[in-house]
Amino acid sequence: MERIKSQELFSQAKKIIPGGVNSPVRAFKAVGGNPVYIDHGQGSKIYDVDGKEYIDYVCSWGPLILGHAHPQILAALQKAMAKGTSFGAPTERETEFASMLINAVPSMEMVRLVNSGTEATMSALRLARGFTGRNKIVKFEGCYHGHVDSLLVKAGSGAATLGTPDSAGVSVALAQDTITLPYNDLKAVKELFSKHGGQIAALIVEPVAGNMGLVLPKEGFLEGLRQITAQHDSLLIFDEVITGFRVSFGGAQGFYGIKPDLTCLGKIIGGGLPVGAYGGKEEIMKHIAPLGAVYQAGTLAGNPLAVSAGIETLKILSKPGTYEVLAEKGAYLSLGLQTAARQAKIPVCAAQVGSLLGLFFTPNTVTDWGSASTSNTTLFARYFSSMLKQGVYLAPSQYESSFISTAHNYEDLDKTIATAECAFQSLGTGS
Ligand code: KE4
Repeated sequence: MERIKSQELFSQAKKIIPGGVNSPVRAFKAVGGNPVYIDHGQGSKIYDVDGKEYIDYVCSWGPLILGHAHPQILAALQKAMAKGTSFGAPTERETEFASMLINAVPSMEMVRLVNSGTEATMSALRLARGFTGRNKIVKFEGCYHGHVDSLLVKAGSGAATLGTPDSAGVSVALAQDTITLPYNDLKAVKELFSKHGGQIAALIVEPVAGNMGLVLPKEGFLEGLRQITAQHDSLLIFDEVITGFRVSFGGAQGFYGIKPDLTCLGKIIGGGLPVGAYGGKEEIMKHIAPLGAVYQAGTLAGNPLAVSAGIETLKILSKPGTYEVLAEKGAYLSLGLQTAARQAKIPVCAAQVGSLLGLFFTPNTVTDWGSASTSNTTLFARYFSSMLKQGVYLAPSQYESSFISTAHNYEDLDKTIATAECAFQSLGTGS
């Protein structure tokens, strides 16, 4: 039996923490078996409590684009900690961080810091409703924006009908203000807005979808969303919690050249500490309290430690060539995995943008949730387990993405490709 200590720790945790985890996906329910308990991380590696080393492609679900325990991040934190951990009062560093964010993200003229991606999207939605005076929200099936009641909503019976709750505890009434459409379906967006545009406060989208596996926007999709929302005076919200400072220093909006009205950030900007942010045009952001009537607050918002880690992270990422090198590594690994799958005759659909990768176990081309959900999740689970056993740590779900950090070197990538060759071969033989 392997991972003895992890198993022991998990059985203890399950007695006092729901499902034994503080976030559901960590429980390995989608792949079977028990989660790996991590003792520490260093660079591209994590080490479990049984002493086993893994090449890490989860990177804490995206934040650790510089790898684990980056010396400059740790040094910045140590310096910040010596001055105290939190004040609940303004600090100069928050203004420094805010100016770095608005200088990097093309559409942001003002920004507010919060503590998570969920808080960022929740606040952006409230702001959109307060600014427009409208209630309806549009999202896309397969996109995840955090555990916001208005966004835990699935498509109604027919496309573009009123939403129904996608979680217990979400009121039907609230869900009916959210309309869910298929990702990449601009025709459906056009039809919806032509009928209900005047009631729609905002459309929120992951400009590159990372929560149904990795699905890239079709040519013209994002531009179309920009035109349609502007035409109807609805706000376009880019949820860049994953893509912000991931696909480029200016996020997906910088990469694709689209300016949303509001942007939500998280993950990378905290350098591994809890941070979220939302921002946009001043004419919209000035509606946020204490300036305006839309309320949003947070005890630890702008926390000095998280801000210090964020500032240091952005300083390192702003170095010329950083994203080109990350993209080369992403393309190299994606090609290697596709080749390994093809050699083993395992049909897959791959996607890659920068250091963000996805691999669906389906022969179909994946453009939305409907096609993503044709994936063979049993085959994925066997692939996941084989990779894990051989020391490669992937996201424990077919419907997540993989992340490469600046700490991943070509030795890591080659080892991962060789490991995948074995894993794919084992799938083919059924072992
Ligand atoms: P948090 O509240 O988890 O910081 O962010 C929510 C969120 C918002 N928007 C996007 C596009 C996101 O991907 C997320 C969170 N992502 C998940 C994994 N895909 C976090 C992992 C987890 O839930 O444990």
